[in-house]
Amino acid sequence: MPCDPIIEFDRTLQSLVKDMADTMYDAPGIGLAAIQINVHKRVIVMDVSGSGNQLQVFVNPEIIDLNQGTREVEEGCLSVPGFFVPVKRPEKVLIKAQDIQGNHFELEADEMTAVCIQHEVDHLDGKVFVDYLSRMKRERIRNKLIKAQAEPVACVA
Ligand code: K2U
Ligand code: ZN
Repeated sequence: MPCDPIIEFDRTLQSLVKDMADTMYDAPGIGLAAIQINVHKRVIVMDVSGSGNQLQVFVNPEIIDLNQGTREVEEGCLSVPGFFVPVKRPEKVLIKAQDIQGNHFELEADEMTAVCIQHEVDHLDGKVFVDYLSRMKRERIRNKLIKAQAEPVACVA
């Protein structure tokens, strides 16, 4: 479901971002949208550095397609664990967002930053990468996830 914009740039937002960053690094992932920890707010954290020391925070992000062609990348998702599917997205985008203090900024993104930010903003709009698949493929993933949930988890005594 769509998420609400952030109005208050206060301590609550700062602790939300801290929780999201901890969750992302722990997963590990390179991006996380607040809705993935059940907070329906328009906040994204990302770190595509590979060394886990370049956290980026996007509050109330908007994405503008720079029409520089599209690119297909195998995407995974922490909310759909274990599945990787190719998704075609615009290669270069302009991101308009606010930082944790509420200052407006713009960032031109390509490569993994562009893939990840579009994947995360989709989450904020209630969209998940399997929505780009055919109904048949999506049903197959859904059935596998339901089956996996039904199976007893091997308990380590
Ligand atoms: O939103 C999420 O589920 C977090 C994803 C973000 C992501 C998905 C696909 C492509 C880029 C970013 C997680 O980071 S999935 C784990 C992961 C880790 C490294 C590279 C790709 C995906
Ligand atoms: Zn995801």
